[in-house]
Amino acid sequence: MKKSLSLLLALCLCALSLFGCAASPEDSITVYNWEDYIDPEAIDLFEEETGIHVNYVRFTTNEEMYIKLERGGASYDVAFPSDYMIERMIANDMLTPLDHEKLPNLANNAQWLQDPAYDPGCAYSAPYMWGTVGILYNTAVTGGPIDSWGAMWDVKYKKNVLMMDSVRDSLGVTLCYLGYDLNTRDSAQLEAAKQKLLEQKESGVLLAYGVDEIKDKLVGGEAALGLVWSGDAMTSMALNEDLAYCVPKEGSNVWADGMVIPKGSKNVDGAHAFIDFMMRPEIAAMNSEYIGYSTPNTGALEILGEDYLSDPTFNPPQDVLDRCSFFHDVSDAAKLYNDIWIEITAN
Ligand code: N2P
Repeated sequence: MKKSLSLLLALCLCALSLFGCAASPEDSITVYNWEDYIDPEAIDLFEEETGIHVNYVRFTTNEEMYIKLERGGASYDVAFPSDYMIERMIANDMLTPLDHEKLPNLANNAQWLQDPAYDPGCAYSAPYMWGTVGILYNTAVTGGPIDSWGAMWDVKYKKNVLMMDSVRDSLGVTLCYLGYDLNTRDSAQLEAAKQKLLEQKESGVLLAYGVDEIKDKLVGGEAALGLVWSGDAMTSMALNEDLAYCVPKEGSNVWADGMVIPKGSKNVDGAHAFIDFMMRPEIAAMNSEYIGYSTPNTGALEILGEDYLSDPTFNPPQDVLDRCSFFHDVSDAAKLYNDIWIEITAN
């Protein structure tokens, strides 16, 4: 008995020295996701079931995420870019093709995201959430519904408007307000949008640029209007009954975020396991409910039920979707967008 115990101990020690005590890359993955964009419980459940440890790192905008990945250095196993950024990452050969054999739950996604224009056949990305961009506003201040981007320039809301510190979102909605395409590469149109955004600052209507804090400020009554993504509107409206959301009549952006495996991933199998886990109906429903964003997962939608399906913020009616368009990678014009953005947000 004693002998076999010591033999077992020796075997264990041997195994430890072979594989090392620290977690090997096969035991962990690094996930790079937006702020406030997952139920932490979903990560715990994944870790418990698979034994794979998740290093969870957050970003605020697509551009921040892109620069981090482009610079290299750190390696990420799963990232969550939006449509136009997926397009750019595919074009720049930054993504690992997905092995659909390892993603049986991909079939749960709605038809309209089975073959998205930004990634035909979902070759590099698995849909995660989708939504619109609009205005979250305090009806106690506005006194009623609003329906135009013009409200965000209205001097009656002086020091009361929050814009998004996100180049495509803020420029995109301003282009819509001016009647231009939100994917324009026309420098005169972009210049007009820049002037419009500068005017919003100079007139004193703009309170600040921000991203994730916009929803908290609206909930706390510290601003009257904010540019937000629909899921943040959902969670905010649940916390403050004076808040409402609109997708203005001049049009806006509809977007979809996907899960991708950046080149340089050290655990491609673990990454596939994580992506597939997030597409299980019950996990997708859990995430969607927690973060307020719309899941494209048909099984999850069944679980969430009529309350969600009938909510126009969560599930926008066709007339709203008809006036929204997807962002596309503006390729050569990306530098112009960024230069304009630096000028607008400087001081
Ligand atoms: C949530 C981030 C939402 C991503 N904070 C919008 N594409």
